[in-house]
Amino acid sequence: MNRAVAAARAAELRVLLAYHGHRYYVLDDPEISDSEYDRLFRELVEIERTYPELCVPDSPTQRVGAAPSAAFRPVVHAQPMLSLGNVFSAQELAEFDRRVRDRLGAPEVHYVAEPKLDGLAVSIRYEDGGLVRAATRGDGVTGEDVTANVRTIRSCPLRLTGDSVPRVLEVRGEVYMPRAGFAQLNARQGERGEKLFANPRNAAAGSLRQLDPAISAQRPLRLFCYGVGEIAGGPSPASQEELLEFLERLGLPVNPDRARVAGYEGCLRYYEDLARRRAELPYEIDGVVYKVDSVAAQRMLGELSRSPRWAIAHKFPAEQAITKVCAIEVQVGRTGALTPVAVLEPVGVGGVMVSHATLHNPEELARRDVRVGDFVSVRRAGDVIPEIVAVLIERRPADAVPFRFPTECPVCGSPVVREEGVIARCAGGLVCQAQRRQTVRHFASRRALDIEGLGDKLVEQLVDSGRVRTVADLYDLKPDELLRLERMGERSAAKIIEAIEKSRRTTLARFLYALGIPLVGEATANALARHFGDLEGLMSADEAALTRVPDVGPVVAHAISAFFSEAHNRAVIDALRAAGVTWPSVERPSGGLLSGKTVVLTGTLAEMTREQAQAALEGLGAKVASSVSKRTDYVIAGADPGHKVARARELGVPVLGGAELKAWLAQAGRDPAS
Ligand code: 9MJ
Repeated sequence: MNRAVAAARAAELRVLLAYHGHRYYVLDDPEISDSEYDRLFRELVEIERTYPELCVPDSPTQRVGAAPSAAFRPVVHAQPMLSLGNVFSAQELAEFDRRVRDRLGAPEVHYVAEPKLDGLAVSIRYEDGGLVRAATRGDGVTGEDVTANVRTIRSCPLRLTGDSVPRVLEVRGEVYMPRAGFAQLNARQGERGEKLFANPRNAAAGSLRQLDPAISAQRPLRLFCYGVGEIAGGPSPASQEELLEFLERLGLPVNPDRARVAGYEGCLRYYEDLARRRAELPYEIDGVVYKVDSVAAQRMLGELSRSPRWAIAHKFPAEQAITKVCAIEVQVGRTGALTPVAVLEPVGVGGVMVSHATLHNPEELARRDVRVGDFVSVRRAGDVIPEIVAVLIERRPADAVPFRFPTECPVCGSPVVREEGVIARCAGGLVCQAQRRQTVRHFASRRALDIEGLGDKLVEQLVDSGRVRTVADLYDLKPDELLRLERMGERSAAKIIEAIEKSRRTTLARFLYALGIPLVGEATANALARHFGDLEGLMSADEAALTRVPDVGPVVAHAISAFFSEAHNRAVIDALRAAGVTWPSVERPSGGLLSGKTVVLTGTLAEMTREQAQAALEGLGAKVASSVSKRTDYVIAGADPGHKVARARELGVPVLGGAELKAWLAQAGRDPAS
């Protein structure tokens, strides 16, 4: 490529990249994929490397061009940057509107209502369409030079577009960080052990005021423009609405959630609608801004010393506040899950007093390292449970110690079992007060002991009155005790007593499932019953013995072992058996054709379902495992078997089909479909 061709192509690429960057960052409506964009970008980088003289300051490659310069030099704004007065109630808003109407002598005024972003106000100066200077508000007269940092914001055009670009334009707007970007940034900061930002506003401010613009460039900053300072050599929009549309045509990002509204009522409707949508917006806002729409009217109203008389901010109640952690409590939920909760010095957030915030689970608590005595920033958005956004490490008292998660249930004293690190659960399911309703409901459910008529309402009454403390208490309920409960007739009472009576005769598998052992569902209960044959064998098995049960791994084995080690649970089991709960002994597949063999099933068998095949194999005495190893004796493969067959071949394990399994069953005199 000669220089002339390169120059033409570079110019073309700059236009293309600016166009697609605008579609992506400003309009949120990209036309090309990220990889196509990257390809164009790299092509331009390549040309500019070959011909450095073609690299102009407003090239998209130059967003991080400036070296850490004499950043933050003072900049005097061509026109002062005003701030806004505030109102906090509908009544104050009505007073504002009355003052405006009185001064204008108008019966009704139209306003443009805009979300009030909680970021950092900036003024960006374009001359002949090119970005020349960006500054913070500072004291309104003099700000700080943040040009190099603002240039890294992808939604901020380096060159204005359209056919009526003013000779000079000082555009005013808010630099902010979208919620999603904020969450990602904080996650990254956490991973690197760096300081977390308390909220998107602090993150935006901290990111924009970086001495090294390369750091700003990595932060997900965005811009919305909402006004102008100096404007010369171009059109003069007659209203705020026209001004915003004009800015959009120049390629500047303007918030699409704005609206032109009529009078005080229109303002209030907009405010209430936005308040409802607040939690779903992709950015944080702290209120609404109303601006008199007509520029002529704005001029008539004029300015106070620091804020215009034609605009006002209507603030929402704060969604975040800083307070102190007085204690950390551990609550036990209905399923026995332990949730750490921070007890806070009460503080107003989002219009209500907040005194507790969830810390989710022990792992999250450890990761965040929230300590008693810490100052934290708490957030409450909409109806969500208040949560801690950040710990203010710099305010941590010297004597604050990491929280030690209890190893015993704070309600019943049973051991706490960790499930895959995240969830901590009380192992005293049969006795723990916190879990009673849930335990009794589960025990009586259809696939457990199937006690018909023992529904939620009844369980609630029985448990809450203290009549049923453990599931064993169900078996000495008397009809007249039931009759004393709400909405209970003689017939229903008799039926329930009968259903309880009937449930005494069950199966070992159902009984095990009914106990509600953490992580033991129906399939595992079945496998345990088949493997051990009786309850005594299971209760005395150690964790190593438990892992020999098909598909019981170390985590499940630990949960089972912890459950049966708990003396209270054992006492309830004894009481159930003393109450006459029995089951036929399970036929144990000893001395079967495949006794001592390990078999793996894979693919779809034509002859029977997977469950039938598994039951049949276990009936023949085999252990059915889920993965192929050196210890596998046979793999039985159906259609579409996957990688297990390949693994078996590698290890020299025989691979058989459904027909061989049927032959074994025939040999043992068993019907595969039973
Ligand atoms: C914010 N922060 O979103 C203004 N603002 O207008 C909007 N701030 C403003 N307008 C004049 N949308 C001064 C400040």
